[in-house]
Amino acid sequence: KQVKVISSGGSQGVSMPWFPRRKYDLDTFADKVLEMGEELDADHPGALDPVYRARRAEITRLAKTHRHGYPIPKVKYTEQEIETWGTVFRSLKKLFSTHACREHQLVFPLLEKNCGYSENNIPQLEDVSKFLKDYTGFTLRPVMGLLTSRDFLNGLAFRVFHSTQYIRHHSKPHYTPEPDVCHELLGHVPLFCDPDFADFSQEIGLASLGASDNDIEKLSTIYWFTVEFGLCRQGNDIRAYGAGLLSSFGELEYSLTDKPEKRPFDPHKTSEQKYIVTEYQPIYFVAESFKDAQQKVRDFSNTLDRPFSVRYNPYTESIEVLDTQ
Ligand code: HBI
Ligand code: FE
Repeated sequence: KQVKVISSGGSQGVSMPWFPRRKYDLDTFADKVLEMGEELDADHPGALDPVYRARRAEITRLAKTHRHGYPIPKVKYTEQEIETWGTVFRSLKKLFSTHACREHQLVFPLLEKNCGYSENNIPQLEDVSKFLKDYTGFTLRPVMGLLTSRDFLNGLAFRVFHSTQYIRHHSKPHYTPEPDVCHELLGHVPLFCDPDFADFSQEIGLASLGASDNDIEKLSTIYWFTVEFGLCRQGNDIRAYGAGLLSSFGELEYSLTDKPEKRPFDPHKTSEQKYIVTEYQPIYFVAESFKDAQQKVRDFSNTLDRPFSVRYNPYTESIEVLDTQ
């Protein structure tokens, strides 16, 4: 099969949708937010708290004006915010030794040593991003709230993880209807320190570039059952690596009991699985390893209907489009 690099635009006969080609193209997502960026849903615990809403607007404004290449502004968190973080941190840390996968356990002490992870301090995205960059080339980018699935997954193609910088409402430290710093820093970040997991995540991102809406749906579902709610085999054990689990005391414990069903991770089946976002999952998918999961996602993405393929050039931090016709 002949493979030709198309420099830009697209080749004859292949109409190509727009997607980010360079890392700084992600700047175009900065002021895009689906919901709860500035406005909060009625059922959000902070919806009726004007102080919380003002604070939130202050922090999301930083994300809105952030541009690629600049340091992520530091946030001076309040006593109350640090207390909320501390409550979450203490309860989760107790469970990590028995429930988190080995990759999470391995790096957590390093995050404590190098990035200010502690019950008395909310780590700064800038410090964490630099650490990650050193480890696996992943970086964080602040975001106002939920992005579309397409935009969010596209970021992963560049090893960029869009991270919120605000924290959940203090009235319910163990609940949040949306991502917040506790979820990003305790759930996602430790895994992005693992090279195989980083590659796996990027693979989903690469598959999402210029994908059809239908395929974006499938890739989002794969993302949901892996990066958010994935379990993995570890010797004779099963452990959690999904950030949704690692940042939820209740579900982390529940996920490893025999109440939920556990099925082997297979992108063809996993991508078709329906799920609910408001309750504990009745089904989890178990990966053999991140390398194995990456290969499976790569094979799967070759079956999607995209008339070209892509690869990431780390020297130029850009996407090369390959004509595979
Ligand atoms: N946006 N900021 C942000 N964080 C997420 O975790 C996120 C998102 N948008 C969509 C999304 N997650 C998932 O629903 C998947 O569809 C990718
Ligand atoms: Fe998440």
